[in-house]
Amino acid sequence: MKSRIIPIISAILLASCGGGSNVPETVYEQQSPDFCVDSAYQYVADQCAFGPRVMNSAAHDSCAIYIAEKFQQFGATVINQDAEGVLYDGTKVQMRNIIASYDLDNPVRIIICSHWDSRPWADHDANADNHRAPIDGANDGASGVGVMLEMARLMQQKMPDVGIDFICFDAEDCGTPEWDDQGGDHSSTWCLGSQYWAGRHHVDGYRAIYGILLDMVGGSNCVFEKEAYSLLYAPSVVDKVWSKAIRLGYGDLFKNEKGGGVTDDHVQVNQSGIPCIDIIARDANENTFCKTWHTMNDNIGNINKQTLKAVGQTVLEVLYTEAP
Ligand code: AHN
Ligand code: ZN
Repeated sequence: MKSRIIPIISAILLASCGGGSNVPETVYEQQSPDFCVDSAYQYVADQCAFGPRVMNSAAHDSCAIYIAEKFQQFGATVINQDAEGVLYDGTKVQMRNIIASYDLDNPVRIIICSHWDSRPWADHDANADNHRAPIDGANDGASGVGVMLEMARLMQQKMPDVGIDFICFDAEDCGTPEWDDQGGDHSSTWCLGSQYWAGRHHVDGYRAIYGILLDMVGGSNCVFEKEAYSLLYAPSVVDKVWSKAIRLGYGDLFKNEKGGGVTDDHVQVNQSGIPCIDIIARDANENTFCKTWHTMNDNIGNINKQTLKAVGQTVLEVLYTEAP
């Protein structure tokens, strides 16, 4: 009996593929290790537990040590790039870019990056009383680092064929607050850590074939469009990432649509001669960043594991299918 049931079932399955073909659609076989989202989520929560990682704060400095120690625990070689930065109002800040590298002898290198600081002011909060309060930055800051740490944990077990540099940029999110905006162009008040790194790479003669920036990769009710500067500077990397996302079944999140340009750390990486894209979320329904952006609601309670998983697995798949 059994031997007769199986052909009948497969005939039904074949019929359901449609298109009149007898050949079932090939299922894409994932090449990368499974991205453990619970682990990534924990790294996001760990960062948030320090409190807002705003410039010149104890939480910021303690979290820098946490991030470096985690990467080291996962077998990376870590360089702290310390520098002084100046905010829009002249305040001096102590910045630290944290660079965690794997397979340093490999000349073919890819950068995965995120900012790790959090915004000192919830200047986009619905309640004006919060506009000068610092935010947890669970999505805006910690999510990208959490995804990178989980990738690092997996790389300790099995490396891709390319060398990887994880770069945590500092002082991305202390650009001119809306409540102190006197007009004019404030774009240079953002991304201070990546501005410094772009002018002086962490090692002399540093090269990478491309970079991928992760910004706000753990929100709810959000989508990823093809960001305009990414399409301008690194269109083939955009194609690579979006096509992998779609093959893995994340086409509901990674939209095949062109988005606006965002002043973000990838612009600095591009200006330093390395093509770099930005995977940055916008609200699924409105043409704005996620609802929690620069508000007190950007906390661990609003982190979405499906979003973290989709981004983490997609980027891993890109790295583990890259040949040197
Ligand atoms: C500006 O709003 C100028 N840039 C967005 C970059 C950013 C802020 N990403 C996260 N926070
Ligand atoms: Zn921000």
